[in-house]
Amino acid sequence: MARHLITSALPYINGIKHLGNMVGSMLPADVYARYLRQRGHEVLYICATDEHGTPAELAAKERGLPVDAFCAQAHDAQKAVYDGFALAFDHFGRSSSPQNAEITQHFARKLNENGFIEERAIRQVYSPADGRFLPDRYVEGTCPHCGYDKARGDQCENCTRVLDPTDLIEPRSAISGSTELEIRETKHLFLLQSKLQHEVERWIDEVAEEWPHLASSIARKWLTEGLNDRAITRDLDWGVPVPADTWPELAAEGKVFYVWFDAPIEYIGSTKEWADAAPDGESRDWKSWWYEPAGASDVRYTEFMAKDNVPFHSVMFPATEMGVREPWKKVDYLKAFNWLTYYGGKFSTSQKRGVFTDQALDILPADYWRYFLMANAPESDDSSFTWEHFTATVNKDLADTLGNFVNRVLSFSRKRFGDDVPAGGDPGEAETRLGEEIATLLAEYEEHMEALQFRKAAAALRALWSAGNSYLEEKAPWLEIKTDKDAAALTLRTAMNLIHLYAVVSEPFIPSSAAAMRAAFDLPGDDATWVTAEQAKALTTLPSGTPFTVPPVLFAKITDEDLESYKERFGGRPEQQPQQEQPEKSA
Ligand code: B3M
Ligand code: ZN
Repeated sequence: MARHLITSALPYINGIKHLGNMVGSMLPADVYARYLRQRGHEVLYICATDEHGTPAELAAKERGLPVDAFCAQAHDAQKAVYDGFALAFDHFGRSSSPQNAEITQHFARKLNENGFIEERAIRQVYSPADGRFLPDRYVEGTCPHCGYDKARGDQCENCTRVLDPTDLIEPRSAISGSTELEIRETKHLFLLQSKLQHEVERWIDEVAEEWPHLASSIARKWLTEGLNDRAITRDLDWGVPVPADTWPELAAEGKVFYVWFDAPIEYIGSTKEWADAAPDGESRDWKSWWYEPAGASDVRYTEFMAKDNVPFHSVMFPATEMGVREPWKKVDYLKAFNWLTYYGGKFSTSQKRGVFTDQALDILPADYWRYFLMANAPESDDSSFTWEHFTATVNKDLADTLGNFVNRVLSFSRKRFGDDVPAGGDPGEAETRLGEEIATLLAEYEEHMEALQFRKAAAALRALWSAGNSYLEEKAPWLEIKTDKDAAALTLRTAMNLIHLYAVVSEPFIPSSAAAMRAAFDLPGDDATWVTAEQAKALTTLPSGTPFTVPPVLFAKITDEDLESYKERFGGRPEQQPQQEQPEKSA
């Protein structure tokens, strides 16, 4: 059985993320990791904050904090929100860790030994008004390819082409707006990606076949445009230093690696942080997850990210790994997402439009968000968050279909039969039909989860919940009880078995509600993490006589007043926005 390594794109350090960030990386990775763990696989889910680069420096400056102190604080603040969302990382590290610095420097030395790094003098944008060289993303101007006038010097958000700041027409400083930019000469390290183009192409041909179209098409588009050699160092204070043993002159000038060079390496760095943090008596082998000679050949590596991050993960990081000429694990499956929009417009951190992850948890428990976001994940297309849609989904799927079922069955049974699962009645034709339906739906659910098709998986889960409601309506135990107590007992016992099944299989999507459902039953030795088709069909996991309690209401309905207050607080339909504008990125 393969071991599963799972990573989600590293959230950038400069602020709390919005729901769009959550649904495009960390949440689906968590749902998938939880599913695989439930199925008995060995899973390592690794994430971290992406901490280097200019945005971190500027955010720290704005708060009047040294950048390392700012990052430490901001890391903890993000971690607290992710805990609130019940993201079960094995480790949530920091790209500014010594582990990452060590591995990043190792990669750079190896790339250099293998002839993939060259020192070049380049002419770089210097802004006298800002007193600094401007990093690529802080030069703005018009895209030479599509004419978008807010293109950044690293990438055009509109046509997604990778740019160099000097490509921009009418460039200006994004920090001060100054257009008096100078070009000064400075030395930097270049990664000779062009030399790796064919190797990456061959690899993509092999591996990307099974990726979602969104991911493979972006990778191929990037390769068709051609891999350019890229500067991988910057003139900044905050970053992984260029190692002095290899480049004494650049190190003396204080050059650091570019944030996009060290950030993906932090997937490995964070794994080492995880190993180094092992409690006494437990030994953790980080290398066996990443390095083939250390045992990584049975690892299947799945990455999760939004589409704008795909080029870096499908092409640039694999090229880096190849150039190192050591057998580091490369991505096997890349799950990419489109954008979640807010009423069809973009979520905007700077304009504070949309719903941020910390605010979401202030309003409602994590499971409401987890379910809604995954059931509407922007997989094949962008999808839009609206309060109306959120309210309707929560009320219908969670409160009515699942929560009400659980509550109705358990309270009615307690009222008529007491605190144990009732005995009486032999399963008949209705139970056989139900069992078959459940087994079929469960198989569908598994199939979609294995294929990382989250919307479809959520639909199958919802269908499982609905099947219980149909059964209950058909059997109507509140009528059966009047004429045939045993018949009512059978119906309720069967429905309770469904609740137990829901508790097990809903866990990846709604872990705390699933735990509450499971805890309703006092079933000795109840530690199974999945239900086989046979068990699902029989619906007899919970024998009569099992004591149970009625849990508090699982999902409260969102009222019209709540809906109005959310719309008022967060804004409903936003002002007209240009269609081509896309959700804001943080790094
Ligand atoms: N931090 C994502 C972003 O902020 C970026 C991902 C890094 S993954 C190695 O847009
Ligand atoms: Zn463009």
